[in-house]
Amino acid sequence: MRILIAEDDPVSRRILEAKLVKWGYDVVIAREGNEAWQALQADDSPRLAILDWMMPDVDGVELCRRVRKGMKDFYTYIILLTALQRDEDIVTGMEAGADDYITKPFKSSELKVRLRAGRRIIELQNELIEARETLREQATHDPLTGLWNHEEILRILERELSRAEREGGYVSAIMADLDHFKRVNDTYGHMAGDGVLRVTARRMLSLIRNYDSVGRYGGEEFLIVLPGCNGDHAAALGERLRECIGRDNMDIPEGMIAVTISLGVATGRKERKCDVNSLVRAADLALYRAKKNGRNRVEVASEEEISE
Ligand code: GH3
Ligand code: MG
Repeated sequence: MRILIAEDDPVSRRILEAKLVKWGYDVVIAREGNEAWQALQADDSPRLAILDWMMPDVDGVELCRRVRKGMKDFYTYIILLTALQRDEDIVTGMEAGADDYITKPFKSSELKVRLRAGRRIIELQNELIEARETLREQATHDPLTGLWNHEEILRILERELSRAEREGGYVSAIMADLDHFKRVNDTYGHMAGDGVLRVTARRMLSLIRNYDSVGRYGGEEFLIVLPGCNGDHAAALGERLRECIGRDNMDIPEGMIAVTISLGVATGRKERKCDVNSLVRAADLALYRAKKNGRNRVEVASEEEISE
C-alpha cells in the first residue's frame, strides 16, 4: 500500500521512511506542505498519509482541512504527527479532519498498529465502493448480453435528445429485432437462443463508435442510440448491422446457427422537437415495416411517422 509522508525535518523523515519501507509500504515523500498538497490532489494519491503538524508554508492541520473539503471518490486516512501534547491541540487536529495522531518521539510498535487500523478502514471502504459499483452495474445492464438494459438505454436516448435540443444536431435511434427468433429456440433450445443473443450483442458492439450505445430493449429486440448521427448515416449503419448479423452463421455450442435481423431507423433533430416516445415509436413503425416487407432489411421512418 502507498503511503505519503509529509515531514520537513530530514532526520525524522529518513527514520520514518526507513521504518515504513521495512514494513512493506510504498513510500511517497513530501518535504514541505505544498509538495504534500500536490501529492494529495493527484488522481492516484496515496490512501494513507502521515502529515507532520508543523511545517513551513502549509501545515498538517491545514492539509487535513483541504483534503476533507475536496471531493474525492475515495477516503484518505490521515495520521497527524505532532510534538505537541496539549489536549486542545489534539482536538484542533481531529476537528480539522485527521483520523488519528501520533506524538513525537513515537514508538514504532505504536505507529505500526495505528497504521494497521488505517488500512482496515481503507479496505472496508474499498469493499463498499466495489459493492456500490456492482449494484450500479446490475441496475443499468442486461445480465445476459452485458448491454444497457431497457430503462438505461431509454435514459441515454432521453439525455442525448435534450443535448441535441440544447446544442443542435441530430440523434438517431435504431430498433432492431431478430427474425424468426422463436424458431431458434424451438429448434436448438433456449440456451442456444441465449447464445445467439450474446453473439448478436457482440457483433453490434463491434460496429458502433464508442459514443454510441446499444441496449437490450426487450427479449430479442435491441435499441441503438446514435448521438450526432444524421438519417443517412444511421441508415448506412443499420445496413452494416444487418449485414454483420446475417453474414456468417453464429458459432455456438449447439451448432452453427443462421440468423437475420430487421431494423427500423428514426432520426430526431433540433428543428423538429421530438421526445423519446415519438422517436422510439417511429423506429418501431419502421421496424414493423421491415418485418412486413420480408425481414432481413432496414427501413427508415418517414417525417410523418416521427412527428406523429
Ligand atoms: P419475428 O421475425 O416476427 O420477430 O419473429 P420472432 O420469432 O423473432 O418473434 P416472436 O415475438 O414470435 O418470438 C420471440 C421469441 O423470443 C419468443 C421468446 O421466447 C424469445 N425470447 C425472448 N427473450 C429471450 C431470451 O432471453 N432468451 C431466449 N432464448 N429466448 C428469448
Ligand atoms: Mg423477432
